[in-house]
Amino acid sequence: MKLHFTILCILLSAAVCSQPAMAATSARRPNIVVILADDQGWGDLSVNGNPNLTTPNIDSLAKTGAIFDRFYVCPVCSPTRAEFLTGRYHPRGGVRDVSRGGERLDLDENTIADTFKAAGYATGAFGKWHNGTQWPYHPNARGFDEYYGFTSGHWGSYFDPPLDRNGQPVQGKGFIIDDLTDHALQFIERNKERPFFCYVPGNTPHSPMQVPERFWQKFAKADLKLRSRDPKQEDVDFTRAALAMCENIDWNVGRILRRLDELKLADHTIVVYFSDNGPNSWRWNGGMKGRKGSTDEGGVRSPFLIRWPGHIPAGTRVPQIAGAIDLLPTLADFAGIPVASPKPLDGVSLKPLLLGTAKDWPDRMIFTHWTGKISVRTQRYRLDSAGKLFDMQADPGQDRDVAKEQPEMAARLSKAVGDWRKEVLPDLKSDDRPFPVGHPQFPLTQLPARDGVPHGGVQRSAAAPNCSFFQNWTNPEDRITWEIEVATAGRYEAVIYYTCPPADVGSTVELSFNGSRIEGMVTEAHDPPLRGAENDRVPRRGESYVKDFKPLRLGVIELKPGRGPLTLRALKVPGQQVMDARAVHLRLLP
Ligand SMILES: [Ca+2]
Repeated sequence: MKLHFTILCILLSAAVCSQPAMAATSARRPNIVVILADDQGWGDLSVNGNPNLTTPNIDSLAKTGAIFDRFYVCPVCSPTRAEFLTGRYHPRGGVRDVSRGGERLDLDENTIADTFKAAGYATGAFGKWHNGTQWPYHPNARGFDEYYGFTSGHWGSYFDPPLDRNGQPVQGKGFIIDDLTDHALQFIERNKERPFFCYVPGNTPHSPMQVPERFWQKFAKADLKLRSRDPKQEDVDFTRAALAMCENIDWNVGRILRRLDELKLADHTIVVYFSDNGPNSWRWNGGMKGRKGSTDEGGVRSPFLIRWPGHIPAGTRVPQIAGAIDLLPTLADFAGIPVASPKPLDGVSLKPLLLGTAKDWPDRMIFTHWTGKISVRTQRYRLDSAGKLFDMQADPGQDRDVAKEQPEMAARLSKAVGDWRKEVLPDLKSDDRPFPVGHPQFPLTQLPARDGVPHGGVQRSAAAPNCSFFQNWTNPEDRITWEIEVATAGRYEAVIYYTCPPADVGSTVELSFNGSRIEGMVTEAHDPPLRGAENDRVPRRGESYVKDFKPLRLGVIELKPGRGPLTLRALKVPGQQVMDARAVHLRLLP
């Protein structure tokens, strides 16, 4: 009921109040810039007390605006991104994994970009999307007029990487965060005369640990003044690289803030900064328990800073708990626009806290979920996923379980977790969503190895599927399949992105779907080296190295609407292997 009431209030305030207010003041609504870091912990900012690095530009948002003390996100990337986009807990939108399609946000969810686009904003996203690749999961189908970045969960190289611009493959230029920021700046410049919503979801300091030399230099041999709460677990070189990457983020935030000044947009623009989960290694994080992947405080507490000069008082500190679910209602409230979603939000508008008008702010519960584990936070307590209760004011490191001393509180929070589990988790029934192919407004469908299934001897190039390719494809019994659903009957140009050494040229491959088939031969060798290692500041663990794959045009295949496996197999293999395969692209021809 409370959730419905919140929506009703937003709709009512938009319908009843904002029209006269708009007319009385100005037709101009505030621009929005949302900058999201990836795997940066709460402790990875100088404003939060870390002397190991300096982040003056991000810190400045606290001086000129507000900083939250306890702001919560999810333990990993795609759920937080989904919660930001929808204002709803991520299981409600079908997000249950970080790869292989489980990261996709259900198509019946509306996004924050839908809300701002409906209100006449120019909308753009520049970075790591991580909530679906194929149309209509692609950001261009989720309310963003413009998109530049990569839709996957992580990338294997951060220098000159292959990227996606409005659904078309393009080559990135230079270090990825600098490049993404360049494109965000161009979007801001192009739309300076009208309200814009600019989402800049980064992908650092997520591994692989790559950063331009000038940022690395400061940290290559740096002494760390503060260490992880268990220093034995800390990989100091990894920490150095992460901090260098955070200083690079800060430099890019500075570029955005400067450009807003130069364009005289600073007073008309709300700037938000946060991260998508706790730190991706053991490093200083305020002594909190847990890191990325954990539902404990250290895994889910994020930096959160927001400024709107002339509206949010400079130097505001907000002690009340809040989370990524609150950003959609908050930003819509500030902009005076209705939330374009028929579904109830889990978040609430933080505007009263930011303007200092919250007379009575009731305590609330913020739930954290990952892979079936649930933890809940109130202003004072955290009940962890094992049912232990912690008084976070007396014991911020979660060292002493007080469930026996405070049985009523423990029982109340346990019941809340049980209720939440019953209400929210059934939305994560088994994932049978196919990968959609063939929407006329978005003719190219990219089917990367990430979304495919290897059969027989075929293997992924790394344990983490996101930036992997298929290898060890050696004989006609091997197959690679993608579970697809073709939307439109028609002719499709089929292309495989491949590599093949000269000695193995000559295989005949077949692509088939529901009775349609096409075959082609590997006639050209293409055997570039693996790359990525040359830019790693520390050895990588889960990510695949990358290669520059080449298109092999199989020809045109006729597809009928329907669902089934798209199957790639070899008919003849004269050499040791067929190829390494990165993706199949299907382009609906006019
Ligand atoms: Ca992340």
